[in-house]
Amino acid sequence: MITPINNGYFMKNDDLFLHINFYKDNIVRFTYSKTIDLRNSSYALIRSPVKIDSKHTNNTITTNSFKIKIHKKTLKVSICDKLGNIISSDKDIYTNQNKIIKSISWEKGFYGMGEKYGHINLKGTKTSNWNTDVLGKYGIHNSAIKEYHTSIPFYIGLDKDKCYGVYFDNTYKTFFDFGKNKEDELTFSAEGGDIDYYFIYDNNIQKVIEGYCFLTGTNTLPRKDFLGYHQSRYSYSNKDELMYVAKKMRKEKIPCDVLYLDIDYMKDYKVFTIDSEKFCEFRDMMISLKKMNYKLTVIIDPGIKVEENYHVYKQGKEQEFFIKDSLGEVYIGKVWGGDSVFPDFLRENVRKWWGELHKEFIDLGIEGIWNDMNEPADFSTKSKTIPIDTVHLDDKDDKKTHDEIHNIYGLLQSMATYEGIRNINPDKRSFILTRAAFAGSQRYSALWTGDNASTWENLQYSIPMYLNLGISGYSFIGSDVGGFLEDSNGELLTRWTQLGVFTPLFRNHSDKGTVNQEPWCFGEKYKNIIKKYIELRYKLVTYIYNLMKESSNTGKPVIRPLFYHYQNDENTYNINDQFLFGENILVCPVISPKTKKRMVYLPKGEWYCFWTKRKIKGKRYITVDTPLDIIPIYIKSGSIIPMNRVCQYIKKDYQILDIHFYLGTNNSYNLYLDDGLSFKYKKGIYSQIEFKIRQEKDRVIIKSKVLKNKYPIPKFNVHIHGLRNNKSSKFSLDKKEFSIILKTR
Ligand code: MIG
Repeated sequence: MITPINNGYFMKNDDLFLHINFYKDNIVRFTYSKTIDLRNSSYALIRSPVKIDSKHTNNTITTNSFKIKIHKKTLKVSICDKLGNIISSDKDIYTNQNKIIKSISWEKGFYGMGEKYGHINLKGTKTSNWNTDVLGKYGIHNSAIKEYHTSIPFYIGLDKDKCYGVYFDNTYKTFFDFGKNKEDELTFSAEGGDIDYYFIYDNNIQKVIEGYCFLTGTNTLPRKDFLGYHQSRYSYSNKDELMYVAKKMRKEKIPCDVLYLDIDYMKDYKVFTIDSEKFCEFRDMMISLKKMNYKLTVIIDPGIKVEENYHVYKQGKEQEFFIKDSLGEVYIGKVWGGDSVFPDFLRENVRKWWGELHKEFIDLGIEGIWNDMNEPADFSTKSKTIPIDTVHLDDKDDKKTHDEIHNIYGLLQSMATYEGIRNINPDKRSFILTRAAFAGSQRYSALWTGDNASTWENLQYSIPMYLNLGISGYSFIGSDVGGFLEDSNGELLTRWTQLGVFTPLFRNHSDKGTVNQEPWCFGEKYKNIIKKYIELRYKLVTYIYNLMKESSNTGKPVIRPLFYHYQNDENTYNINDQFLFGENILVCPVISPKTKKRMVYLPKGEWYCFWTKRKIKGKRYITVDTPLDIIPIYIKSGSIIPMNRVCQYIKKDYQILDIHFYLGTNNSYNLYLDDGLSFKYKKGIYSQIEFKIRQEKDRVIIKSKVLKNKYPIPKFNVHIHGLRNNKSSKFSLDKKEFSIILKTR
C-alpha cells in the first residue's frame, strides 16, 4: 500500500521502507531504509522536498510528469511517461549491498560522472568513484584508471525524444556499470550508506541537466578578470622568478591576468606561511604585481605540518580540529612537510577556523586560493590517502569513518575556503581552484583536471572529460595547458593553447623538472601563434562571461556536447573531439601532431567559418585544413557575438564593444554587463541589452534594446556578416538603442 506523507509517499514490505519524495514535478527521490525516518543530511543537495500535484492508487503514483509503479513485495520501481511508456525500470534491488540494477532498453548513450578518462559515451563501460591523487597512485592519466580526483555520481540516459538523469546521493565509494557486465543492465552500488537516488525526467537533455543543478547548485558567477589567461608553474620559487614572468608577459604583449605560487613559496611547506628568504618583501612584490594588473593565486594544501610552535598546527591541536585514527589519537600522515595532520572539515567550527586562516593572505592582496592534494593525498599509506577507518566528528559529535567522508573532503574544504573568504571580503567574489570535488563543489570552486601529461593523448582526452564535467554541473573547468608531467613542446603547447581559449579556466601549468612552457619558451614561430590565440581569448571574454552568467543562473554547461543542442541527431552521440562553446561557437580542436587536415561534423543549419566568414551548409561531415595557426571554429548562422578589443589584462569596463551579427536566421541575444567583481549584481546593479536579427524577404533588420540600465553600457560597433556575396560590413554607433535595415537582395 502506498501511503501519502508530507511531501511524498512511502511504501513498506516485510523489512524495508521505500520513501518517495518530490523536489519538482519531474524530480523524484527514492530512498530505501530500514526505518520510517528519512535521512535528511545530504552534503550535495541544496533543496528540500516540496508538495506537488499527484494522485495514487494501491501501487501507482501519478504526477504531471510521470507515473511511478511500485511492486508491493520487492519495492522495485518502474517509471513511465504520462502515456505509460516505460522510461526506466528496476530489475533487482540488493539493499544489503546498496546495489540496484536497472534495465537498459532504449538508451543510446550514457553520459556524466564528472571527470573520467575515456570516451564521452559511457555505454558499455564501468567506473567507480573514489577521489584519488592519480599521479601519487598510478602515474599518467589513461583509460585504465577509473578513479580520478573527483566523484560526481550523476549520469543521464539519452535518446532523441527522451532523457533522464540519476543522481545517486551516496558519499561512499560508488560503482557504476553502464551495460558492461550485461548489455541490458545498468548497475550502481556503494560500499556503504543507503540506496538513495534522485530521478530527473524530461524529454530534453537541457532540462535534465538543469534539474540536476536545481538539486546540487550551479557555479557561482566568477570574477571577470579570472576568465583571462593564467600562468603557473611548479614552481616560481622566488620573487625574481615570478617577477620575471610578470614582466616578460607585458614586454611580449601577451595578455595575462593571473599568476601562481606553487608549494615552494611556503616556509618548509607549512600552509599559511611564506618563506621570507625566497620572497623577501612580499608586500612590495604584491604592490608591484597589482600595479601591473596581475592577480596572485597561491596554493594551500589541507595537510598541516606537525611542528610544535607552528601556529596552524598548534591552534588545530588545542581545539581538537584534526582527523583521528581508530584508537582516538590524532592521525599523522605524510605530505610535503613530512609528518602532517588533516583538518576535519566535516565540522562547522573547523571550517570556520580554516576560513579565517586566510585573512592574513587576503589582507596581503592575494586574490586566488588553489586547493591541491585534497582527496586527501597521503604519501605514507599504500592507498595514497588517509586510512578509511580514521575518524571524523560531525556537528552533532557523531563519529563518521573516513570511508563515508573521503569523497566529500575536497567539497568540504572548498566550502570552508569559500565561506571564509566571503566573510573576510564580503563584497568581492573569490576565486578558488580545487582538484578534489564532489557533486555540489561547483557552488564554491573552479576545477582543474589534475596531473595530466604533455602528451597528445592527454590533450585529446581532456575534451570528453570537459564534456562530461559540463553534463555533471561543472562549468568553471580547465586542464593544465601544455600538459603538467613531462616535457611539452612548441607544437603541443600551441594546439593546447588553441583549445584552452575555449575552456572557462585557461591556465598553463607544468611540473618541476620539466622544460619551461611559458608562451615564449619554444621560439618565435610558436610564440606568435600562442599570442594570437591568447588575444582571441581576450576578445571573447564578454561572450564567456555571459555564458558563465547563464550557467550560474540555471546550470547550463559552457562546454557542451553537440547533442546538448542537437539531441535528435544521433550522429552527435559519440563525438569526442568537437564541442559547442555556448550555443553559437563550434570548436574543433586539433588533437594530434603534424595534422594538416581534420574532419568536422557540422550539425544541421548553416555555419560560418570563423576565419573566412564563408557560409557552409550543415548536417554533414567536411574536411578542413588545419595549418598550425588554425583551429577550426564555426559560428552558427543567426549568432550574435560580442567581442572585446584586445588588452593586456581584463578591464572592468570596455569603452567599445564589437557586436557581430551572423545573418541567416531570426535570433536574439541578451548581453549581460556588471562590474565583474562584486556581488552588487545580486542587488540589481547590472545592465541587459537585447540584440535581435529579423530576416525578412529581401531585407534584414538588426536591432538593440536596453532592457535594464543599471551599469555603464559601452558604445557598440556593429559588424554584419553574410550580406550579399558573403560580404561583411561595419557601423560605428553612438547609440545604445539602434535599428538598422539592410537590403539582402
Ligand atoms: O604533484 O604542488 O596537481 O598542479 O603543481 C605534486 C605541486 C603536488 C600536484 C598538483 C600540481 C602541483 C603539484 N601537486
